[in-house]
Amino acid sequence: MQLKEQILNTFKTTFGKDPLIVYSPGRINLIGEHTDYNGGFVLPAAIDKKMIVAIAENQSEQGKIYSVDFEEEFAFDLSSFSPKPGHWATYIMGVVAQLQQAGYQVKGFDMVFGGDIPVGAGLSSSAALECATGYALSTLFDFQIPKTSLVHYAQKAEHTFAGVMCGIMDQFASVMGKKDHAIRLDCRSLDFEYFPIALGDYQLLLIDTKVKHSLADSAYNTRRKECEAGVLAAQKVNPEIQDLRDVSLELLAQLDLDANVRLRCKYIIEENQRVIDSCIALENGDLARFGQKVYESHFGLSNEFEVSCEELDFLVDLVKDKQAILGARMMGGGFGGCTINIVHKDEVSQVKKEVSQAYEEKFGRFPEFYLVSPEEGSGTL
Ligand code: GAF
Repeated sequence: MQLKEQILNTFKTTFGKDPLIVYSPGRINLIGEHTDYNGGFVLPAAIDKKMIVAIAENQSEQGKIYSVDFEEEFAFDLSSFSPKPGHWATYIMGVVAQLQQAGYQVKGFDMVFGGDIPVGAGLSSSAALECATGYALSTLFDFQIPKTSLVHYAQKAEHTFAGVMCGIMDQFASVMGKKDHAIRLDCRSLDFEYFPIALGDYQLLLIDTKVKHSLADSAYNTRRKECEAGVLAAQKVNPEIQDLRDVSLELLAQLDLDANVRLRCKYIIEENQRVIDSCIALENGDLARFGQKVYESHFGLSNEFEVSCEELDFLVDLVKDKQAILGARMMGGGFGGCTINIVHKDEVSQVKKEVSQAYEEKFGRFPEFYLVSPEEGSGTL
């Protein structure tokens, strides 16, 4: 059964009425990793894996929710609720809290949700749930919230309820995505441009390590603090500096910094430049150069920003000399999840076969593969 039908049927059986159905997708990121919370540049896209929300008003003072994937219900009073760390309802309640704080009167609602974004794969299933919730509530109660504001409420929900000080990229891509385009986003000004992705004979293949190491969230927040320390040091020399993109490598070399902070900052400064270079390469149809930037990005993420892991490094090392693959790197926050690979379309099956075998031999489990292409952001189904 199609996901939409499954969710619709579950809603009807659980709540006995017809719902509004909306969705928000997961995302990929072509290049520009960990640059978003540094006021830098990113190049993400929404994908055809999504979180679907069915929703209708109820006459109570509660949000009543059923998760199809977890086969579990959850209800909370709209006038009094707090985060439940590690529980899926945290993301939904986080968005409700943001809307309430912004003055929107969220009334009682029934909701069923489910999706096909693999959880923990670095494809932003949590951002998709937040965005789908915001979009669903806004549509149901006719709040008419602009899409860019929904992006902010979803990000704030992650900060305040899930406790991860994420940047804006995931929620932006989920809400604002456009078919066949990536989003070239300036995370400082939030100026963005839809950037056509025409890969010709190549396709984007994600390879899922099927691991998510437990340090992911805490290390994420630490990286953010390390970058902030770099900015503070640079501002002492030049108060005009706002973000690491305003810092040159020459200035960085002069700053008195902890060795880790220096490495993290170097990576961010160079990754911002790689996004700019990649866009030029893509505009020129120079996929080989784009691929080279993608490999360089992985090198930096692994050795300088230190957010990779054994499984991700293995997958990138494994493909890096293959003719059929122009570029590969870990994608998203890191410490597990997927690599993104630019693979010749005629070689996809062969690459899958070889990678599966080598990965299984090394780690005793098989990776998962997803062929992806840019799709539309949040919408009604
Ligand atoms: C996670 C975060 F949620 C994003 O904001 C971004 O920082 C990404 O990691 C790394 O680029 O997905």
